This record gives sequence, C-alpha cells and structure tokens, in this order.
Amino acid sequence: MNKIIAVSLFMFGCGRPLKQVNSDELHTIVARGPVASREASQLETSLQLASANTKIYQMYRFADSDVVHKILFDTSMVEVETGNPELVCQEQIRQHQELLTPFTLANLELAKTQQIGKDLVQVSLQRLENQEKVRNAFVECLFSRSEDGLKLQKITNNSFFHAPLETGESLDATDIRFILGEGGGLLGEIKKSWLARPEAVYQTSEFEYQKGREMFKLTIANATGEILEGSTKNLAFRQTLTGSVYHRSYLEENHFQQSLPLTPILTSQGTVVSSKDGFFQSSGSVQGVKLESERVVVYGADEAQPMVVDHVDHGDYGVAVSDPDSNHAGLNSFASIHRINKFARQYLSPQDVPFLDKAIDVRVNQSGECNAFYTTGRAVISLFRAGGGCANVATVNDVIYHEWGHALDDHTGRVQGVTDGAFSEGIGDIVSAFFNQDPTIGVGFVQDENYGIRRIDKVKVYPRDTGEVHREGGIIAGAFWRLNESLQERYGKDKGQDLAASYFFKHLLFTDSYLESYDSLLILDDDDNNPATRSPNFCLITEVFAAHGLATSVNCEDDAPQTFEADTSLTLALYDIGPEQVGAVGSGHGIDEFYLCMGSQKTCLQDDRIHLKLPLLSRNDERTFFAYKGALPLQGVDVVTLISKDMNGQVTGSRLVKIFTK
Ligand SMILES: [Ca+2]
Ligand SMILES: [Zn+2]
Repeated sequence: MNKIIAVSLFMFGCGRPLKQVNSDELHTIVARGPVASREASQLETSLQLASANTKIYQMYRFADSDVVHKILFDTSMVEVETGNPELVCQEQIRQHQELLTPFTLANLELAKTQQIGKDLVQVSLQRLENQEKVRNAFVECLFSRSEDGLKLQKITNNSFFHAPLETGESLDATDIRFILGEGGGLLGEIKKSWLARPEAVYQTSEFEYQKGREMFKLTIANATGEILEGSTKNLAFRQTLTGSVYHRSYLEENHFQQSLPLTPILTSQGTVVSSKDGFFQSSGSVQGVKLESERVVVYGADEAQPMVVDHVDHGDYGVAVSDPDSNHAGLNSFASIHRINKFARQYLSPQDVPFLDKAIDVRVNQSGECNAFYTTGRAVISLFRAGGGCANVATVNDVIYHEWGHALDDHTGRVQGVTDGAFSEGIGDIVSAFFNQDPTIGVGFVQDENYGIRRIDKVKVYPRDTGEVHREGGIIAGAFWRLNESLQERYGKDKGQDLAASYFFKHLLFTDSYLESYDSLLILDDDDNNPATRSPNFCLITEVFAAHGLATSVNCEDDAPQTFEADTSLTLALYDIGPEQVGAVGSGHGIDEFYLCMGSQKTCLQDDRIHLKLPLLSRNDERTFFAYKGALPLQGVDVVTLISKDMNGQVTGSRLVKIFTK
C-alpha cells in the first residue's frame, strides 16, 4: 500500500506520467544504431515493375511513404544533355518533382559535384529548412559522361532520415536523467539540428550519455520529445558476414565467399544475428558463427548442439568464416539450404508452404558412405562423410538440393507427406536441375569426378520405366526438363525458365503423384477458368507429357503467344501505399485513356467490364501519364494487362506485364 502511494505521489509531483521506457529499453533503442541500414528494407518491401520501353525503368519508393527514393533511367533511351551537370541536374529534379515530393527546388542548394571514376559525375544538392541545412539530407543526380555530353542514370532522394523507431515515447532531458538514474551519465545536450522524415521536418536536440565505457547519443524532436534516433558513439562499421562455400561442389578449385543470412554471430559482446543480406553490426570482436538460422540448423557427426565455425578472418568490410578442416562441409550445406530455399520462394510463399519459414536439420559428416537421405516427418537431412570412392556429400550441392526437394515434397500437396516415392525422387532432381539449369545430377558425388550420377534429359516413359524409385522418378523429371526446354523455345530463355519453374513449384501445392502432374499443369496454364477452352500452352504441355507416357497425344498447335496488337510504349510503375496495398502510375505514347486489367490479355480484351481506368495525371509531347491513388486489388495477381484506348473507347494497344515483389 505504501508503495502505491509513493508512486502516485511521484506521478503527481512530476506533473505527468512516468515514462514507460527503462534503462534497458533505452539501450535496445540505441543498439539499433543510426539509421543507415534503410536501403535493404526498402528493396524488400517495395513493389517495383521493370519495363523495357521507358526512360525510367525502375523506381523504388520508401516502404512507408509515397516518396520516391530512387529513379533509375534506361541510358539507352535517355537523351544526351549538353551544359553543366549542376544545371542539368536541377532541371531533371524539377521535371521529376512530382515523384520526389515533398521538395521544391527552392529547398535545395547545390552542395557538391564529384567525378566518380573515369566517366561518372555526381551532383549533390543539400536540403534546407529555414535556410539551415537538414542533417545528411541530399538529392543527387548521377550522370555518365561521354564526348557528346551527359546522360542521366539515376536520381537518388536521400533527403530525409528514415526513422524506424516506434517507441511511442517522448522524452526530454529530465526524463533521460530519470531513466538513467543517479550517476546515469547524462552528459547534456550537445547540439540542435534539423532532421527530416518523409512526412515532416523536425528541429532536434542531441543528447549524449554514457553507460559503462560506451558513449551514446539520442536525437529527440524538440516539439514532441519523440526519440528519432539513438546510437552508440563508439564507431562500429556495418559489416558483412561471409562463409567459404562452393558454387556447386568441392571440385571447384577455389571456394568462394557467400554472404550468410540470418546467422547467429558470436562476439565478445554477445550474439548478434546477420540480416537477410548478411549484414551485421557489432563493436565486439567476432569469435565464430553458429550454424543455426530460421531456415536450417547444421549438426556435426554425433553432436547434439548446432555446429559452431570459429575459423575467422577479419577483412576491411566484414568477417569471413571458414572450416577448412572439414572442407567447409557445415558452412557449405548451411549456405546451400539458404540458397535453395530462396530459389523456391520466388514461386511459393510461406503462406502456401509454412515449411519455407521452418528450420530444417542437416546432419553432416555422418558415418557411412556414398549416400544422403531425408527422413520424412522429421525434416532431417543426413549427409555422409567422404569414403568408399565418394566425396563428403555436404560439399556436393546437387545432392543437398535433391534432399531438400524431398523435404519440400514432404510439406506440400493436398495431403502432407511423401505420397509417391518415384515422384519424390523426380522432385529432388528437378529442384537441382532447375536451380543449376543443368540436367546432370550429382556432379562431384563420385570423388573427384565431374560426371554426375544421373541425367534427367534421357527420355524415360511411363509405364515402361517404372520400378526402382530413382529410375522411375526420371519419367517425371525428364518431362519437366523437356517442358523447361520447350517453354524456353517458345518464350525465350528467361521467361521460359521462369514459367517452367513457376509451374513446377506451384503444382506441388495440389499434386500428390506424378501421374497427376499433367492435369495440374493444365490448371495452372489455364487463363480463363474454363477447361472447355485450351490453355495457352495446352499443345506444348500435352506433347511433352505424351512423349513420357503421361498424357494422350493430341495433334494440335497453340496460338502464337501474342495474339493482340502489342503497344510496348505502355508502362506501369507500382508503389506501396500501405500493408499489401499498392498504387500505380501508368504511361503511354500519345494515348488518351489508360486501363489496367488484372489478368492476361486474352481475358482482358474479351471482357471490358474488368478494366480499371486510371485518371489522367499529366501529358507532355511524348507521353501521357495516369495515376491511381488508392489500393489496387493486386493480391494474388501475377500478371496484369495494360490497355490504351482512344476517345471513342476503342482499344488501341495492350501490353502484358508480370508483377513480382522484390
Ligand atoms: Ca481454359
Ligand atoms: Zn532421393
């Protein structure tokens, strides 16, 4: 009772509630550091759309605002500018001002022009507020320079600070003193300056304080007392964690350094975990890494604890770990699982397959020889040590991908589990072959030999080749490999490979036996939800599967992929406006109306009720721009059709574009 009264008295005495932040939480805020790591998070969350036929080929927006962070230009389409770079830059910023809001050129002052390398020039403009400089706030143009003049490559908008702190707390010097307690080491207010966030500009005060031997800095908005930034003053460079691994197998003369994402790093000041891109921040010295991430945990032979790799090299920009004693077996299998998981994520989401977010156990250097296996239901991959004429399997990536394919099979399908042994072997081989774009499986499995243990481009036919599971698995693996080749013949290398991989991974969601694969592919290929009409690649898919005894041959030819007049001047840029919500800017050459349709051209041009009209934004000599603000219904949509119409509502052109989240 006494205690409660004491607290109440204190609260009244103070005139306002006690702060929820305590000393440890303050330290957590500060541990996030100055806000320098914004790049990666923007790329993760920004929707972008690359389209080949516009000067602007990519734009990145800040994840939580409408403001453009980067505009990348296609220099093959940009006109050469003569004149001095500062004036050209100011003019370009003026022209793109709408995208770069909330600036006006009046708030920007020429700061620096720099030659970068032999033929790049960068012009930096400083952002001002009340005629004072906003800290670290610049807008920059990057030009390539040739004898003819300048070509704009990029406009970068670093004109505001992007504070991720959401403490909901406001503090002043009294509060900080209170939180730190008696002798807490508040060294006082050091300076006032301006900082800008996308939505506002703040006049700020910076406070320094000390904890133990370390000095810290807090930046607080004067008007609200909100903490905008906290950081240590002990300089710790943002570092990259890399590990020695193989592109494909130990047969490569040199192992290479691959960044290790999501990996616990053991330092003299505790454990930190690297980011998805392998970055980390620590002022402690690195002692090793633990091979235990959200995606994979690696165990050595007969060990109950995750493997720790402690052979550490400190470079200028980061830390490289290696495990030469075991030929990098642990690191290589760790990195291989991350790599193949990332590959599958291009086509399957963790919502579809929660397994992608689950750690799989990998046991390396297992006793026994010449094999590897996956244990169903337990998500464990066992990889044998070298012996009997075979390599250490943890250094043969194809085998790791194959085993991971079994695990994926175990966690997909209308029923979970491995329901068809031959299908599962086929899945493992297809995962390896599609990742490597090579039909040879198991390169390096036999010690020091670069031939694989099997190939999936030899035609095996159902039911002739049924029997032993690996051999029988070659029927479906061969069909998918041929599909991969045929789609590339039809659509070109990139699109063909992408479509084949997309169909393969997605069909696993509802296919339990390879005898169902053909039907599943036709469902995925369908573009009008009508099985009575042939899907765009019906004849191609049927021919491939019939050649492997998995479909009945039909004598037919698909329509040419492009059946409507294409207008390649149509472009679309998407940007985030909130969680899973996007807005759009469309443009086209000399067009009157711009429509967006979720789906393929064929569907969209047959049914104009499903068109979404984008309001006119602006027009210049070359292009007309249209903008849609408000959330587009894009969830689950992977293609949209851009449609231009004339004043009379007649379609003048269309273009199919693919949407992907980066
Ligand atoms: Ca159909
Ligand atoms: Zn297998």
